[in-house]
Amino acid sequence: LHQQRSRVGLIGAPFAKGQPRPGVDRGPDLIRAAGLLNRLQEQGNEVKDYGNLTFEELEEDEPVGGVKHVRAVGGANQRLSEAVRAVKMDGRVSVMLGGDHSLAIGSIHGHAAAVGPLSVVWVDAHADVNTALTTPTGNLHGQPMSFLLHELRSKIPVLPNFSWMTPCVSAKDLVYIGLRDLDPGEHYIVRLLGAKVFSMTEVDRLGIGRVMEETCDHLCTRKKPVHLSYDVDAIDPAVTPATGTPVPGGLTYREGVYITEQLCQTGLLSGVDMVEVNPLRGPTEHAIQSTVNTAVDLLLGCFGRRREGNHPSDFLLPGP
Ligand code: 5AB
Ligand code: MN
Ligand code: MN
Ligand code: MN
Repeated sequence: LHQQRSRVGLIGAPFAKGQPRPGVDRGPDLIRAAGLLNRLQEQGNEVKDYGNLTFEELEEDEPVGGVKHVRAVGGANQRLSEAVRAVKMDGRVSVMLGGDHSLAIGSIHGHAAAVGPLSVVWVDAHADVNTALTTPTGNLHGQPMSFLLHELRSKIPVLPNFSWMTPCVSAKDLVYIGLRDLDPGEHYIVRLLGAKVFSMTEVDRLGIGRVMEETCDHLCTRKKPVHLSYDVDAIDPAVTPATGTPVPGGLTYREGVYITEQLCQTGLLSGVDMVEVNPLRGPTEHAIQSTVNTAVDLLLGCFGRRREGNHPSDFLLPGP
């Protein structure tokens, strides 16, 4: 049993141009306001907050072959990649608070630039592996994995502000959990490349216990540092409604937290993204709080919180 205490580096990425709905750029400050730093520290982690990144406002950013805000997304991710790389060079587990999921491009790229080949665990209702040529919406938050996979290199067109980035993840090192809304091109790609997929069907058939047993076996056999990219829309919209693209039939709160507890236990977690929290999509204050609190609990699970309880290793039982 691996009892984790980590050095953590938080990066806020208030960026929303990977999708059309305003509000997702408020995610980082909301998640901090819910007490993330203190609670991570109370769990025995050493936390440094690197603050929020700032992103350039671009005058000209016309769609490229239907793909929207290409230059803004490319530029923001270049900046994020550098920031994550610096956090890793500081010897910390990087935690990127989004922002929309296009930010996984820079987060994973910067992580790999610092530590080498990674395993990626992608927890999401969506596979986010559309290419710039298969995307039905033109939104880059539905495409990040396509830029990151070695195997898709020849399928990605040249795009402005993307020349800094090269693929860094192999399909055999990618595990999906929670999928339930894929476009045809994405389903084709996921099957073609043979990524490991635990869709909601597998969660129903095997139960989350076996899903995580198989996931962690896979990760521990490969021994690569693990990057967890957690889209809050993986969880059922009854629990996390304040998100841009909710899909019914998602993970329960308990399944969502269990994923983080088990990944923490591998001792391999090296980078985490928590993305797609959008308070402007929450119909009520309660809906927003439920979404934000769930995002915090998922992060606490990544850094040692166990539902059975915790105690410091130097705990002294007081006598009378
Ligand atoms: B998210 C869709 N597949 O490509 C597309 O929330 C939705 O980061 C993408 O998972 C959802 O636009 C992106 C239809
Ligand atoms: Mn999603
Ligand atoms: Mn996503
Ligand atoms: Mn979404």
